[in-house]
Amino acid sequence: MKIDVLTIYPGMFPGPLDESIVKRARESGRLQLGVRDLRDYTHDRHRTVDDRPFGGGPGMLMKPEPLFEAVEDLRGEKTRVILTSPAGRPFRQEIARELAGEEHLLLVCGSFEGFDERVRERLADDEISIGDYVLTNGALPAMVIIDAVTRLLPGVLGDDESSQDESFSEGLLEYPQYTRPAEFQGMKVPEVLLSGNHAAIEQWRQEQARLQTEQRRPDLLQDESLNES
Ligand code: JCQ
Repeated sequence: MKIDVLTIYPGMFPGPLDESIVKRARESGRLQLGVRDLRDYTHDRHRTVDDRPFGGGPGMLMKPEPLFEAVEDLRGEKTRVILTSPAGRPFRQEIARELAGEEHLLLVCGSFEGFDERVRERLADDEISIGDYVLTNGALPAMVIIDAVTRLLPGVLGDDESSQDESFSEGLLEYPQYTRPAEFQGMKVPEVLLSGNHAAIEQWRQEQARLQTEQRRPDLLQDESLNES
C-alpha cells in the first residue's frame, strides 16, 4: 500500500516511522511512505500556508490554494484523501481495517485552528479524529493512523505477532497474561495457565476478557459494530 502524508512539519516524521514494524514494512516494500511538505506547494516568498478567518476571530486557518494544488498533484485514480482533525470520525480498529484495504491513502495533517471549509467540501473523502483532545497539529494523528494501518497489511506481522486473535479483534480487551517465573515476589500465575488443559485455559481467557472489558471499558460491550456474541 502507498501512503502519502501532507504536512507543514515533515521533520516530525522520520523518527517513529523509522523504527520497529513500520520500518520493516517500508524496507520490505509492503508500505511505500511519502512525506510531503505543504510549503512546497506555495508560490510566495514566505511560503504562506495560513490566513485569517473571514468574519474575524482568533487564530489562523489553513488557506485553500496550497492544499488544493498539493492534493491535485499527489492524488491518483484510487486515492482516499483523509483529513486529520478533532472534528473527524473517531478512529477505531474497525477504521484501521477498512483503510488497510485501500491502495493509496493521502493523509492531510490539520494545523492552526482548522481548514478552510472548502477543503472539506471538495478535497476530502474522509476526516478522522484520534481522540477528544487538541494537538498542535495533525502530524501525530497521521503517524498513529499509519502505524495502526501498517501492522494490518498482509505479510507485515510475522506469525508470532499475528493481529488475528488480539485485543479488539473480538471487540473485547485482552485477558491477563503471564510469563516466567511462575511465582514472582510472592505473586503466583493462575493455576489454570500451568495446567496444560487447553480447553480450560481457553475458557478462563474468554471469561477474563469479558471481566476486564466490563470493569474497564463497559462502553465496548454496548458497541453493536464490534459485537456479535
Ligand atoms: C486529531 N484528535 C485531535 C489541530 C486543528 C484541522 O484542524 C485541526 C487539526 C489539528 C490536529 O489534529 C488534532 C486531533 N484527532 O488535534 C487543530
